[in-house]
Amino acid sequence: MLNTSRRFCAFALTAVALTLSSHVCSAKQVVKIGVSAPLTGNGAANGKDIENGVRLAIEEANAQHIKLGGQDVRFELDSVDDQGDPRIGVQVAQKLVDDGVVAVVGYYNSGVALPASPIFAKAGIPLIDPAATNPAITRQGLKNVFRIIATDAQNSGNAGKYAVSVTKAQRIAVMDDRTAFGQGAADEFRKAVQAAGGRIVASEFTNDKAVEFNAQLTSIKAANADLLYFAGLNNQAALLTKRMKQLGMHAQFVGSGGIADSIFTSVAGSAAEGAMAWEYGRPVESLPQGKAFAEKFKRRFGADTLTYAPFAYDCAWVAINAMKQANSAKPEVFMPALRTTQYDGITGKIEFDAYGDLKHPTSTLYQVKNAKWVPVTTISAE
Ligand code: ABU
Repeated sequence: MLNTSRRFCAFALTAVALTLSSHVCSAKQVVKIGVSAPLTGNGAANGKDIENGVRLAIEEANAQHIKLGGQDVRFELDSVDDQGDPRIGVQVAQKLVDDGVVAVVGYYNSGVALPASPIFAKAGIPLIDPAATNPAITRQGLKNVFRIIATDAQNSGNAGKYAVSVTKAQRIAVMDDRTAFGQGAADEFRKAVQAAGGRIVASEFTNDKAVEFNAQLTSIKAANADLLYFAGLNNQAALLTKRMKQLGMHAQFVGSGGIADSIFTSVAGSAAEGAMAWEYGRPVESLPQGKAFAEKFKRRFGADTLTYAPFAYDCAWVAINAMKQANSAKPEVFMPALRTTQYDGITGKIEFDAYGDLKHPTSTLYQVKNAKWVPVTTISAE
């Protein structure tokens, strides 16, 4: 009887040991990819779009059962709400570092990207930017910052040159929202207008919370402007076009990036018709993988992408591919592979210059026709 019970105990212990060791062998290395974007407040729709783009890439990567250093990997999304606020952005950037993320996809707001990016630089973690476009983000001398979208030097630069050379606007007005994005974009636009020999007749500004623009629009109307370039975001741009219509203004409205979306058309209503905006990249549906991406995004989230999901998706894959190439999820090991990225993404070819910006940035002018944004022209830096 004693012998049988000993044999049973030995058998049970062996079974437990085998189960434990098989668990240890199949344990996956968890690799966290951080996202920082506004998930609440004014920019929440764009922030959610960025988060979902990364979520989709991570789900696809996990379905591919990727191994790094011989070990199975499970990628995890670690998403924080920066509320579009620089102060909160800095706090949640530190949280991502403390959580052990190996790469971060962010930001929507240039004003948050600027103070938060040095935190990742200090921690040696790459930051890949899908949407924030102030040129200074990649000019801080930080080796960890990459961006897969045209800067405002490029986008608003194209806008200024086009307004003078193609639209032939004679009396140009500029207005911005005083954010790091808006002010920077307005400056780049003005520089390009002046370089092309154009004439600025009014420069106005508001703040990014304002909903009333009577004073600024009255000045712009009095200056008899024939084109108004607004460097700000979708919701305010829509309110501005409505007010322009109410004031009987006929100046051509042209927006900087962050305006050509369904939020603008739904808020502006009939005032949207004819409005123009310069956006980053090529129209996604014109790119080889664009249509398939739009369909799978809609299947997964039950809604269309707003603007930045394809860029955020590409950011996440650029990071994952660098890890695959380096066979490691250690930032110090895969960062060199990130720097030499050659990736055909949803948004086009991604290769970085010495600053971490795109080697071949592109921007597209859109116009609202029959309540839909349609592409007018695309300019690419070859
Ligand atoms: N680039 C449009 C999003 C706004 C920003 O850069 O702050």
